[in-house]
Amino acid sequence: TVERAQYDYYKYHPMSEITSWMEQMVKDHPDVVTVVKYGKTYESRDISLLKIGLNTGKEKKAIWVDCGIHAREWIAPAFCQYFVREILQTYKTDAKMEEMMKNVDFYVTPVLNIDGYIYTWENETTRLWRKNRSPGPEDCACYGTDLNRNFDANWGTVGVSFDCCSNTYPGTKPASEPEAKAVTEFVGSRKDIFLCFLTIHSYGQLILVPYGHPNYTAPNYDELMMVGKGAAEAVWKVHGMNYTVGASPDVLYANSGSSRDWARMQGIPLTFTFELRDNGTYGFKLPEDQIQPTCEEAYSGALHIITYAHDK
Ligand code: ING
Ligand code: ZN
Repeated sequence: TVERAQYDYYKYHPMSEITSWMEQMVKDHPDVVTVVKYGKTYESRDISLLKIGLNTGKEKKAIWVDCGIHAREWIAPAFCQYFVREILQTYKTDAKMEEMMKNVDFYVTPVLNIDGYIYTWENETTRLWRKNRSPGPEDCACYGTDLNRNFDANWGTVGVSFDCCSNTYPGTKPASEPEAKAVTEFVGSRKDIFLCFLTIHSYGQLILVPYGHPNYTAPNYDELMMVGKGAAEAVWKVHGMNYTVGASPDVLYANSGSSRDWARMQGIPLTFTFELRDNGTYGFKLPEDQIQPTCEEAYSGALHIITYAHDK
């Protein structure tokens, strides 16, 4: 047999390696994994997700997980890759995971903001880029829209700046950006199948529930808080890290146009933002030796939510 170098889940990977890894997942698990292209970035790169589930011939519900909507949050794509490996490893021996793999499909986007992610790999001066890479309006010399302010959820109202050089520039209109439009169209056209929508960021060690706008409260806010607190407890049990649970206006600051709020407004009942490690010591430049513990604890938290969504 041919010896293949093992993929290192505890290092950060450039986009080219993540793309090859996605193809390898399909080759290694052809009966369970497919790649779905569902849009193109501003710079014309394919936006892809891995659809993972056992083929039962029945109609299936679904779980959404996206990572890398913000370019510099490198731990997020690392988490999505770890997440995929874990579910593919555990379903063969773990009865609960096998049951979930039969009833739901996991839709995992390892890197949503591909152009931005590639830009952060260019050199040290671009390492902390957050937004996508579309040019601003004509009268502006800056690039990039904050994709997590660009969704059609109280768009442009709070926690944004219309200075197109700002890191929270929301774009010219809801879903003006191809990356936000791709998620809007893919999820929006199948919104009834999604039980749960998780969007992964860093940093801050938070589990955020909708809504980001201070004037609105989710109809199932109590349920969201209960499940979120359960997830934070599951996180804490792994390495003793504290994650704070709440709506963003209560935890930090208000915001609008996030994908989490948009997904909840579409009727997806359980939508959460994870802010992974750390609390600011290293921030976006989380050392590689923290990838493993961060992914382990976040996986436990995510699984708590997914299991609740599945069993409900
Ligand atoms: N944070 C998210 C952002 O879009 C957020 C989510 C919003 C956190 C408001 C706290 C308050 O800004 C990061 N890190 O991207
Ligand atoms: Zn972010």
